[in-house]
Amino acid sequence: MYEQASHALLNEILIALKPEIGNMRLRHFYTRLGANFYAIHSLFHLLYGGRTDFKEQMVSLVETLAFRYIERVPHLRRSDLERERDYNWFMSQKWVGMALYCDRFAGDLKGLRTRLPYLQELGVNMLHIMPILDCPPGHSDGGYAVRDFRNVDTRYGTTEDVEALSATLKRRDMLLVLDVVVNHTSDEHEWAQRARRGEKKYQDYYYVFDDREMPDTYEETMPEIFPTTSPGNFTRDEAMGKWVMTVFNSYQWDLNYHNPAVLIEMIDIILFWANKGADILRLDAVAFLWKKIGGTCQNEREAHLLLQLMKDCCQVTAPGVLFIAEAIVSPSEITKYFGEDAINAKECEIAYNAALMSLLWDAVATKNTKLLNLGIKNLPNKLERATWLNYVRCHDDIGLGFADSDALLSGYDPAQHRRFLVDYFIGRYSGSPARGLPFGENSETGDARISGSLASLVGLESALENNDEGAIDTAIKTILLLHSVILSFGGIPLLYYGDAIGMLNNLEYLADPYQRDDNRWLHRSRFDWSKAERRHQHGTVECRIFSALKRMIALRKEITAFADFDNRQLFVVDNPNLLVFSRTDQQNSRNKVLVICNFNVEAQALLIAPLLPHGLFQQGSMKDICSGERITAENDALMIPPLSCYWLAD
Ligand code: OTU
Repeated sequence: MYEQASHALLNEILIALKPEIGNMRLRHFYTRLGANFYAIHSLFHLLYGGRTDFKEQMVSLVETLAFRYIERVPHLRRSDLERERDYNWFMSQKWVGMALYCDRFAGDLKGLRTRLPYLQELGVNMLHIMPILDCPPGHSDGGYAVRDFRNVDTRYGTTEDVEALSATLKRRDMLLVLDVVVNHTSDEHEWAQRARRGEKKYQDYYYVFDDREMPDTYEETMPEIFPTTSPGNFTRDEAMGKWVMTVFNSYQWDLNYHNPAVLIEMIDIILFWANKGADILRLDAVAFLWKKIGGTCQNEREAHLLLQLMKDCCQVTAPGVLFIAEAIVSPSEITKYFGEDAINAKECEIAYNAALMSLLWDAVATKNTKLLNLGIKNLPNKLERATWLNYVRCHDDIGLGFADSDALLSGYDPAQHRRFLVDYFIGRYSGSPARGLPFGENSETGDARISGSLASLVGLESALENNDEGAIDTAIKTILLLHSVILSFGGIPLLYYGDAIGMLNNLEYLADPYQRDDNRWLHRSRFDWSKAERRHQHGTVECRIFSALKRMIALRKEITAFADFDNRQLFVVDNPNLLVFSRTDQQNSRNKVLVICNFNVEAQALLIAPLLPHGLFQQGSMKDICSGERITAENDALMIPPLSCYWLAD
């Protein structure tokens, strides 16, 4: 968009730029800056226009973009141009992700390079390495309390190791995902240290208050994130003699984006890691970016403006780099993190599908799909050229974030139903085989979330203990069923590192004084390579899970209808135990895949009549892509075996 005021300012800035910027060959930089400057300027003005130093800050932002562009090495610039041309590249069904801790999985970054064959064997080609930046040895929140945003923690390696890994991945056509913890820093970060020593400039990087007056006002409307381990949203820093906002742990200081310098620093850091070869950046806790008295300080409009700015700026310097929004918020809020408009208000290309995740766990516990179907039906439409990150579980607790309105429509009292689910997964509900732990129980609100490994939550741990073949079978089927949904739903499936071999809960964290109060470590165990070896031993649990997943992943990559082009149709069917949807190939609308999942422990019937008008089951039978078998309707109905899934094609 061309607009005089902003273009005049752009010209002024370009003339005033430091000579080393003006002289470089920056053709692509300038065309992108020209295209995005109106948006950048308007957004920056909306947020910071009232400041006397507005113009200086604006110049400093543009300089940051230019300097990082100058540093961007030729092969990354080439990849930017390729991705500009092939702009739907990440919507393809060929991508399958996995999140892992580099130390827990492979010792360190060098070790990780030697373990890539395992990922490739499974078919994983997008690697999210959990945060690896320098953290204090003790209070690190699993890497989310960063002490130095530009250095890799010596426990994992060096920045050069990241670059080497990125190059290795590129050769194997794999993507690298890194975290940028945009919302807060460790209290040992240099900015926090200097704030503590009384430097006003750095106190302004955080929400710092002399007394309890402002904190108390904020607290009236702010919920608590870690009520058991870190109650309240403010911490008294004795050395500074002041209160500082700490929404997460008391040692994680919230950055204050009311200060433009903070935003510019963070954009600089984003571009720094883009330049080290990250293909995708996972922006942590984006819902929390903007705090405002009287609000919940989550999902504020300004948080979205900040993300739009980050995106617009990244598109100027490193347009091939994508963002993942980590916003574990209500379904109606999540989709807003894609942005409200693909051109004018773009935010993150990818977002965690926390809604689907929580709905899947509901279906596991209730063994029906009432809420799952409603939740999917009512999932707000997302932007074009935006895609979900679909996951069964991740390194965090499982929050039951489905919409209350959907729970009501399913015939549940939302609070009571959530209590049932927590009880079910922590094994407090009689007959439940699950072995989870409650996380973040809030006695005031009654809320709780769930920790535990996938295998332990679906009953594999108890089944193995009881040597109960039937229960082992049920657990394995559930693991595969859940993955069959995330592999076919539309979006990038993100596996969690231990799940493909059925890793169980691990209590080692209790021996670590810095971990023992945070039971999310229950499902963050050291990857067991001897257990992984058994994936090749026919008949073992590991082999049964791994080989089936590997097969489904390979098949997914071949099914063009699974690419994410807003091409899913949900079928509302009579049987409340089934999830039924079709996916249609964008290139050829006759090429459809029908996905049918049965979450019940009994076989279930599906009448084919409602499918016929959609060109499905025309011949009375379809082929299951996974097993290769033909599935034939009898008496106009199909029988879907317990806890199983079909991917049906003609
Ligand atoms: C994220 O988590 C990370 O994934 C956690 O591992 C960190 O502890 C946390 O940020 C702080 O850095 O912010 O938008 O319910 O889902 O804390 C969601 C707990 C987050 C997590 C929540 C989440």
